[in-house]
Amino acid sequence: MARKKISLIGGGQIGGVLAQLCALRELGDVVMFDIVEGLPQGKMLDIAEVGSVDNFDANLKGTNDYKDIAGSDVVIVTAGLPRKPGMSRDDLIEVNSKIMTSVAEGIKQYAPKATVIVISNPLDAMVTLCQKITGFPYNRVIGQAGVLDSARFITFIAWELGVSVKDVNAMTLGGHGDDMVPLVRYASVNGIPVMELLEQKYKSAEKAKEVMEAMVKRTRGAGGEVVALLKTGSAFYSPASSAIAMAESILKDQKRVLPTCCFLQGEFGVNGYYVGVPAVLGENGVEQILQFKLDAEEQAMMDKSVAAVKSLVDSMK
Ligand code: TXD
Repeated sequence: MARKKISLIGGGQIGGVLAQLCALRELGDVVMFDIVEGLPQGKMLDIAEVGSVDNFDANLKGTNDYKDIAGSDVVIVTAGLPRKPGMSRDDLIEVNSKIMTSVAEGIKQYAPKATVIVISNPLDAMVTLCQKITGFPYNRVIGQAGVLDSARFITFIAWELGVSVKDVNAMTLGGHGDDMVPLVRYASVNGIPVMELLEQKYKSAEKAKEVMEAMVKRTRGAGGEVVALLKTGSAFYSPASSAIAMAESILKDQKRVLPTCCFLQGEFGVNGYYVGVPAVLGENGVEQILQFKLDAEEQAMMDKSVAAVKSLVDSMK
């Protein structure tokens, strides 16, 4: 079986971790593209030179030429500026739209069969733009936000309850902004509702609610919390791992159910916008969107988050 090919557009902080994870997991051969001369070549050489130590077989190539992404199965885009302390993701829209325009043209020309996973911020708008310019089918242009936002929510729940993160299940939907929708009702420890466990822990429904609200708030602001600490950039290990879970599900046709920024055509009452929802990811990209009924409170949060996505996306027109 021929190896798969993964191309990374953007060789910055997230791009570097993506390349290393692709190699460590032997997902396929990897090309890293960046406009900075020497940067992708240097990073890929650096990773390639420990193949014997890390025990992987993969060809790693850094490049400044889009031609090298030809034949990619999956392309992951991180090109674009990250935010600085005090900035919102939306503040990046002007500069990153310009970058995304050139990136999407390169992908369209040289990797027309690829499934594209966008990471660049503001996420929901950048995925929308990437799909428009490539003209690829909606199921092959998606965005990473929900896997990370959900993982953050899961982490806070696990810490609070003193249980392994592996046994916590929780999901966030909606846009990748401060209005994202962490789903409290479906958060569980191996199926046991988290709210029930919090009520037992605190012997008070009111206190349990307070503790959950604090975790929801921290989840919504978790990206900003890291930015404030780092001062010079934003989270990079966690978005890379999250996108790799999506890429792996596509490359290996795993059909995992991952919260994914997908183009909605009526699902969850949304039509014609990219929004985070649970999706089955396989060799055809988004193979299904899993729908379920939101309660009134959840729907109101979803509507608010979608409204924020719409106003940002519409501002690009
Ligand atoms: O979960 C998520 N979706 C995210 C997204 C979580 C955290 C950060 N997220 C966003 O990813 C962040 O706000 C940025 O918009 C992107 C990339 O973040 P990263 O931390 O990797 O940024 P860097 O280190 O600045 O890297 C960006 C690279 C850098 O090497 C530039 O030279 C390159 O992008 N760049 C380009 N590459 C290709 N083509 C063009 N035009 C280009 N312009 C810049």
